[in-house]
Amino acid sequence: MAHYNTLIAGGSAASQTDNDHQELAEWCEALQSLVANAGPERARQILDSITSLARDPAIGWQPSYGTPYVNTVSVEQQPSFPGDLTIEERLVSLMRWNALAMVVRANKAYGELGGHIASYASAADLFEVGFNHFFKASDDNSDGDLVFYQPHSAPGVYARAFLEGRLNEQDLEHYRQEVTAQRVGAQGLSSYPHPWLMPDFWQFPTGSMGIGPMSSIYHARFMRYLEHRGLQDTSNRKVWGVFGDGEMDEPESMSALTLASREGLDNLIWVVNCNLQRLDGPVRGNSRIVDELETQFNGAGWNVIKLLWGSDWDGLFAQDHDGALTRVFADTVDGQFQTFAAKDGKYNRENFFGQNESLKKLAEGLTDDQIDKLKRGGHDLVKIYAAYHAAKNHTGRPTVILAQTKKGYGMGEAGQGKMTTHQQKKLDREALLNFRDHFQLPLTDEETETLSFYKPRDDSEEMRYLHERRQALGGYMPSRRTTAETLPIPELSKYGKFALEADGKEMSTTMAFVRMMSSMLKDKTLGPRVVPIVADEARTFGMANLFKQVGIYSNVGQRYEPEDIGSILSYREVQDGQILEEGITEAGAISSWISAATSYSVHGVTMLPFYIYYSMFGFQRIGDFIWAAGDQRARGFLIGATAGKTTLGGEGLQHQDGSSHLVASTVPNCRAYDPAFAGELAVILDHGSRRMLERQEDVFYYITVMNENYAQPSLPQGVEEDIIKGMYRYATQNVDSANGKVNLLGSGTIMLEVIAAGELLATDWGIESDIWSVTSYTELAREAREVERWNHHHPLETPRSSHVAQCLHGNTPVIAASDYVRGVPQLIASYIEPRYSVLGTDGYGRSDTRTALRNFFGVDRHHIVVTALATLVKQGQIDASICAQAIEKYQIDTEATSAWEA
Ligand SMILES: Cc1ncc(C[n+]2csc(CCOP(=O)(O)OP(=O)(O)O)c2C)c(N)n1
Ligand SMILES: [Mg+2]
Repeated sequence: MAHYNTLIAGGSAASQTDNDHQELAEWCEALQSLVANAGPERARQILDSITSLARDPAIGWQPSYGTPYVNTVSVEQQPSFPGDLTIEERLVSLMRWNALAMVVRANKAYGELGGHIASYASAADLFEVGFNHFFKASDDNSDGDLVFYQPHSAPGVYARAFLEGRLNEQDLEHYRQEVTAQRVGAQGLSSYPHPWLMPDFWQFPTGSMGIGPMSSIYHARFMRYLEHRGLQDTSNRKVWGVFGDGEMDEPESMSALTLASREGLDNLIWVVNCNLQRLDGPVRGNSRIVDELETQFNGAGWNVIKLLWGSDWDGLFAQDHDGALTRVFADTVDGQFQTFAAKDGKYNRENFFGQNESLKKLAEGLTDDQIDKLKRGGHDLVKIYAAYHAAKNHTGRPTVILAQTKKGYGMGEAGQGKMTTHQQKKLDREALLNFRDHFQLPLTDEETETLSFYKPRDDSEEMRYLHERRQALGGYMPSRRTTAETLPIPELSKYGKFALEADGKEMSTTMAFVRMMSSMLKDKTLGPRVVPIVADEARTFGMANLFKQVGIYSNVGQRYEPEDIGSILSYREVQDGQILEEGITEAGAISSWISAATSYSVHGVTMLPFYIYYSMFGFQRIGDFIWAAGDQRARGFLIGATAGKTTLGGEGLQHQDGSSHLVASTVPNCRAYDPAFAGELAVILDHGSRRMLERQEDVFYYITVMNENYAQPSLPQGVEEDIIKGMYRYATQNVDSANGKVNLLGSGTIMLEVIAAGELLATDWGIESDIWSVTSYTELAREAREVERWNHHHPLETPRSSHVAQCLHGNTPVIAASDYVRGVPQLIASYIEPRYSVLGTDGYGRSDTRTALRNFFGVDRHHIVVTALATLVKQGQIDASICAQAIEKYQIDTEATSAWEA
């Protein structure tokens, strides 16, 4: 009740007279006696009623979302701690030591390796209460919780796995040395959680700040989706996320908070480690991060639990009859709290408790040492347990626990609360010995100085306890499922025949894609596992028919009569709806896609997600999520629609994409394709689905599709394999007594210009051509790179030949044209022998017709012809005057500024 007293003692701005003061006191006392006599539940009811009265516009009152700087769970509400406190304290101290030793050892040996001590030092207790009492692992009977670990606290997670016997000393010695570890048969420990590097250990990549928080929300939502769609019972499972207070500044961290509350995700619990510091300094030196987060989370509809002070403070609060503590907290900013954290008991007596007489008195009964040891909430196992317990039992809303800690806790002079503590990775002898003493570690001086890892005997109390707790919670964590159920893919002829045998029918590849996905949705086995995802662009891509066919997922169904109810395409929201319509959030939509694309591992339920979006808003906008998806071994399709720089005529600079394929080529397990024709697309969809769902390969697909309608040819016989390899010969232009020959490479919509260029070369200039459809420069380059490496390493053996080299050899020049930047076709430049000229769409996009844009960027048929002729001139095969004639004939503006300078 201290804060009521604070209110009276501090007074409000309006309380000028004794009467006012008396009146305020009476109101406060009335509330206090209500709580005392009728209980908090009744008090809440009455306050709710009064609050709604108070919101009358005539009064003009707005509630504040903030509460005093004290624990949300009161001492009275605190459950008894169910564990053995002494053993748990000893265990967490060992985790702290081994984590620290691992980092310091690595850096002693190789100063460049890096690592962090201070973050885990602040988070250790938060992690350990989770591990000992809350984080449920998957076992034979049920799937467990999902836990997102703060990335630079990874050493602590390794330290625990070491005690559990899942990692050995040699593994710890290879912290941050994955390459070296392989050579000696150890498990290299990745810097941060990376499923790509430790596939049976880490589940969720969190190393890039903000990705973990947002991802955790969408994973929690996807669990509801699985449940509502009848695919899995996820009702007893939680998603836990331990994140940093500095990390909350990332836009991704905070941007999906309202989704979590709107969808009532009470399966989601965040623990924000408020050590009040980030890398450079205080998170909010001049105010309080906890207050700020409390307001934001409250406003977003979350249940907020503040876990600020440890049990030792309970006694102080109890003695603090006039609310001096609450008042002084209200006046202390984080920068100052940090300084208090960095200083000893004596300093805190003088400078914190010394601020007024009431505080001085409170501290009288404490020695300096006791003051020094007063714990913040996030370092008190009992208080942490109480907060987690309250969070776990809260229903209807997600919960955030704002846990106040000290950065570098226990590192003493060497690091606790220091401005530079984040990057501290070396400790001198004295600091190590102090650390040992602080945590009462059972280490000799020598063991401490040599940074020996410590593991109690198997039959020790600690070890038995450690294992028992995990057994009770289903097993060890983190742990990633690497095997998955296979899903049979229907025969391509069932859903892609129209595309394979298009026979000149006009359509766009986007239309073809939607038609094939719609058919897949109807397949009895695969259909329910398909997850169409859009970020408010379903209509753009012609997918409105799916609204009715499979419905839009909504956790509450549809509580309104849609305006278009009579229409066959009516907007239909339904609880078992299949489409994830995420609204205008590409980051949210890709997070949803990641949840579905990793469901095979996270939930053991294989899904086939298709996230279809404006291609410019993919790799460019949310590329880091895609990188994380690769790390997390996502399996699914990303469909970059309205792709290329010239197919989206009117949309201009910020919408026209010329780079996504270049970025896609840098993601190792991304298979990127830029098909020109519906038939090619069909082959890629079939191949990709089988590779991911039948053959269980950890790859995902990026396919660009276009909105340009054109006549789609039937696919030539027997080209399927080459489509997957990245190129096939589409046609040949023969000429009687030709003047020369070229290879023309086209892809995506520019393929049509290439075909036209082949015709012009033949009819206007007597040049023959082979016309190749390049479905993937990335795949061609990937294989060629592998072949080249093999050849370099095996000089005495018969050289191998890559697909691209087999297609393009001799001295027939090659001319490529792409709707992407030149860098994309140039991916293969060093792997082919013939002279190679590339046309692409380098430069800012702009709005105009497709024809005008292709002329502007120089990727239309005429530019292709001129480039082919110029290349033949360079080879000495034709005279330069022919090239000049072509420029004249096609009215090429040779003095125009280049597209990349314009
Ligand atoms: C996107 C991104 N930006 C920057 C970093 C580098 N970085 C790693 S940890 C860190 C500070 C983290 O502070 P906080 O979230 O408060 O965690 P603490 O270590 O204090 O617990 C920074 C800047 C990163 N990992 N990811
Ligand atoms: Mg921090």
